[in-house]
Formats: sequence, structure tokens, C-alpha cells
Amino acid sequence: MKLQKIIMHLDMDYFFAQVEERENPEFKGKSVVVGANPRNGKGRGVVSTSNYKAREYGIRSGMPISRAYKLNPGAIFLPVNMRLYEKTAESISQILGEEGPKIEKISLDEAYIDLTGKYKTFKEAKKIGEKLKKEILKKEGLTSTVGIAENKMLAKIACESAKPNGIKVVLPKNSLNFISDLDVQKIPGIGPKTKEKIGKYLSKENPKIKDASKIKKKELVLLLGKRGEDFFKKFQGVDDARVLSKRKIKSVGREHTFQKDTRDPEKITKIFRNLVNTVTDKVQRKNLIVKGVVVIFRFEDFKKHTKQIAFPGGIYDKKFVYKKSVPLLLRFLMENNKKIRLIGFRTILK
Ligand code: DCP
Ligand code: CA
Ligand code: CA
Repeated sequence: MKLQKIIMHLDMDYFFAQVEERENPEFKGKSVVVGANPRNGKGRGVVSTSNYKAREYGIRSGMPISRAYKLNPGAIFLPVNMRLYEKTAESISQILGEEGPKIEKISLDEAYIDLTGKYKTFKEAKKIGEKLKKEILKKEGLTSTVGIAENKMLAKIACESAKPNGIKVVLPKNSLNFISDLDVQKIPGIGPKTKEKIGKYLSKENPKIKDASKIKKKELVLLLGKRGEDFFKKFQGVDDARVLSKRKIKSVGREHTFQKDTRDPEKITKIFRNLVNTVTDKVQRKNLIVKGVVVIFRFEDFKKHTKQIAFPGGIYDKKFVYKKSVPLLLRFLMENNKKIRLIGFRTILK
């Protein structure tokens, strides 16, 4: 028989905004938006996150800050205080660390913990989830949400379903039932484009996981490429991914939004050089090898485009990374003459 796994996923509620609320109790009950400066509606960047009150106005992570301002001009708009969130995340990691070494941090505010072997039943695991939630609340003054299930994917979906300040256990006998009526986009890795492909194939505008689970593996691979195999399993509630304790840094990147859309080559190259420099500095400090780079452009129409190049052998030298990346920038500039709103640079690491 297969070993019964017990996996926990913990995610902090509206993380950046909740930390800001904690620091400023007078914000309680008001809309809080963390992100770029809205500049009375003329601001350029995006929303990092917002509290649940602001979400009632339709404000979402990643949307232009100008749009958020229009939706709720009376909200409290705050800049991103990354050092504060990193410090808080560090304390939370320490609390989670008490549950043993099998922890995989996914981002600042979420982690998987493999409880298999340590606890015999889902009931016991739930008690641990409650204990961790309480400790984070007591020590850091923040609420979080926990999902517990037989694999990472189900634990994450369970967590999403219980937000905010909740806990949800999905017993293995209920796994399939739990996901069957959910939108396919609830499967991590499935975005609007993949959903559309699946929808077209099934002639359904909003395919559910149970609909997608009827597609044969072969067909799914034809439709989605190699990823189809992984999704085939996931639609059946199966996810073999292990909790990896020491997750390596896979990519380092930076972005810059121009104060005004621009085509000025001097400005663009200068910013590009700075971005590459900041990123490769960080990469070198950590002794990492660059396997490829991605250049990101957002044009005046807000559409995002990327171009990338791979270095199968890996590059270490900063100057060489820059030299290899410039042609991507030039190709962007040559291919069309739209004004540029944002450029970004990311390294993919070994
Ligand atoms: N974040 C960001 N830009 C995004 C998405 C997220 O800067 N496009 C940052 C701000 C979030 C943090 O990452 O606080 C964690 O992201 P989550 O997706 O977990 O969202 P929240 O914690 O803000 O809200 P939720 O309660 O839905 O988890
Ligand atoms: Ca979160
Ligand atoms: Ca998260």
C-alpha cells in the first residue's frame, strides 16, 4: 500500500497589508492598499496587496494602482516596506521550524510542512495547524490560514478555500469530491490561457475539474504539451511532488516602471543597465550561476511581453550576462514602436 502522506500548507492572510495594520492599529476597519504611489490617480505602478475591506471595492494584487485609486480613492495607500515584511516572515519561519525540518518555504508568506510519520492522523495534524495559527497570532499578531490534505496540491487548494483565518482538512476519502466542482483554474499552474484551451476542447466556458478529469492523458498532452501529463494527474487529485526542505533560489529579478511612457533609447538603456547590474550583483553575492535571462517589457497598452535566452552551460560573469542580454532589449525596440511603460530583467538560476 502507498504511504499515506499528511501535508500542511500555511499561508498568511493579506500579508503585507496585515503587517501594516498591525503596525498602525488606527487602520483597523479601513481600506488599506500596499503598493506603488497612486499620485492622485496618476500613479504608475501596481497594487502589491490590499486588506479585505479594500477587496470589497474590487481592488486586487497586480492591478494598476491608478485603477485601485479610482475604485476607492479614500483608501489608505502605503508603500511597500519590504524589510518589515521580511523580518516578520523570518519570525514566522522560526515558529514553523518548531514542527521539524520538513518545511518548504514557497514565498515570504507561505510554506508547506510534511507531517507524515510525525503525526498518525489528520485529527492530530489539525491540532498542530491550530497550534501554529495560535502561536503566529500570539507572537506576531497576525492571522493565517491552514490547509491539510494528502498532497501539496490539495493542501494548497484547501488553504485557499478557508481564507481568511481558517483551517480546512480534506480527508483522503474526500479528496476527489473536494475538487470535482471547482473551476480548473484552482489547480496551481492553470491560468486563464490554459483554462481557455481546456474550455474550447470541452466546449464549456467554465470547465470544472471533474470535466477536465475526463480528458484522456494523450489528448491532454496534445492540447497542453508536456505539462499535460502533470495536469492529467492533478485533475485526478494526484500530486507526487515532495516537500523540499531547502528550496534553492530559482530566479532573481527586478522591474522598473517609467514615470512616463517612453521611447527614449538613452533612458531605456540606462535603466536596463541598472536593472541588470542590481540583479547580477545579487546573483554574484550568492555565488549563483545564470542559466538564462528573461527581459520583460510592458508597453503603453499595458500588455506584458517577455523574451528569453538560455545559457545551457551557465554563466557566472556579470559583464558577460549583460552582453548576452542586450540583444533581447534591442529586439524589443526594433520589433515595434510602441512606448514603453515598464522594463524588467530576470535571471534563471542553476
Ligand atoms: N504580492 C505582490 N504582488 C502580487 C501578489 C502578491 O507583491 N501580484 C505580495 C503581497 C502579498 C504577498 O505577496 O501580501 C502574499 O501574496 P498572497 O498571494 O498570499 O496574497 P495575500 O497574502 O496578500 O492575500 P491572501 O489573504 O489572499 O493570501
Ligand atoms: Ca497570503
Ligand atoms: Ca501566499
